[in-house]
Amino acid sequence: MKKILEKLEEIFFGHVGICILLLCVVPFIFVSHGLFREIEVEQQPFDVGTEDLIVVGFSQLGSESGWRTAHTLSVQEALTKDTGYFLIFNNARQMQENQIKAIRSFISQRVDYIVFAPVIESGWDTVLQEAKDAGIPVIIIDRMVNIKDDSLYTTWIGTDAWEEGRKAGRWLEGYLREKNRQAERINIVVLQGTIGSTAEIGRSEGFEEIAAMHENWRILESATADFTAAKGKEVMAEMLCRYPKIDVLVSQNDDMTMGAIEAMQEAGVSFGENGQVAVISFDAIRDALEMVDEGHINVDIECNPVQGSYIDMIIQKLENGEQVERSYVVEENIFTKDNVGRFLEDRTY
Ligand code: GYE
Repeated sequence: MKKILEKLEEIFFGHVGICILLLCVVPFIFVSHGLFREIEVEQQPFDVGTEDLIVVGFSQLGSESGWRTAHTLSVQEALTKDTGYFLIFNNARQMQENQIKAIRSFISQRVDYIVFAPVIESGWDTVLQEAKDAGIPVIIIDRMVNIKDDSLYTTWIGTDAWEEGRKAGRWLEGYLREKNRQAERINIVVLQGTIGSTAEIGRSEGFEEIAAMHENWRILESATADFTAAKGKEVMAEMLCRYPKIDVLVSQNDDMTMGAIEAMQEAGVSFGENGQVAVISFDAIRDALEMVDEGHINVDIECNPVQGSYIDMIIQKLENGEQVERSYVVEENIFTKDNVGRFLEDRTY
């Protein structure tokens, strides 16, 4: 080694020359041979051992409901290492700013795809433009976005919230017809989900569309309980104080319905089949379907959370350079005491 150094000294006329050589030339050789790549890799944890996997950043809006838990699980079960994916999951806890931060971090990590379930519809133009500029395809799931430029996302997978609202209204038409209460004044209260979310907008507007056709239907109040059981109970308790005669509760998800049912029990108000308040719910998670079976909930309008396999199918198409649809709407049912038994056995969520 000493001899080599002496030789180098001869060539470069002194130690300074050798230092320059070591500081400049050697790192250049390392970099050009990719020997420093490990350091780059360390900054992007998903690169370690994931070379052949498709990296997906998933921004989930929160964990507010049983439906949401099933929705998250469906994505996690579809995008696994065994199916060829590396999934980076972020829970935004029902806050848009957290989702924007998560999407920005996915962009800086240079993921292959961004999947996100937006908490509300507005306010996404800038961050989605950033994703587009970075060349990362965006797949929107569950709720929708309201943006000026539709080219900012590749496709959307979700449910038809407007149709769900109409289904609720049509069920009520049939129910009142059957009970011969078409001429009577019917007092309705509505527990809404997160204001500005597709599920809230669609279910409210769809139901109101049918309500507007019936002069005897009176919506006493629509108030948000943010899709949670705790708020559902609180808001329903207040409504029960304000309105002595409520005929129908329209509750835009099962969690709020369960909260509202507790409030009715505590207030001594009867509900469900043969009760004073007819209960219309949305989602159709297992616990609620059992309550349909027991007659505590009159009808549950299904909202299907099983959307993970659609994401896999879409990504595979994109990877093969195939065209995908602009939107995919998942199938949904309506559950009453008459048909719920058949579905309860297979319900996993
Ligand atoms: O109905 C509710 C959840 O966006 C369809 O969000 C979804 C809704 C679902 O919190 O339970």
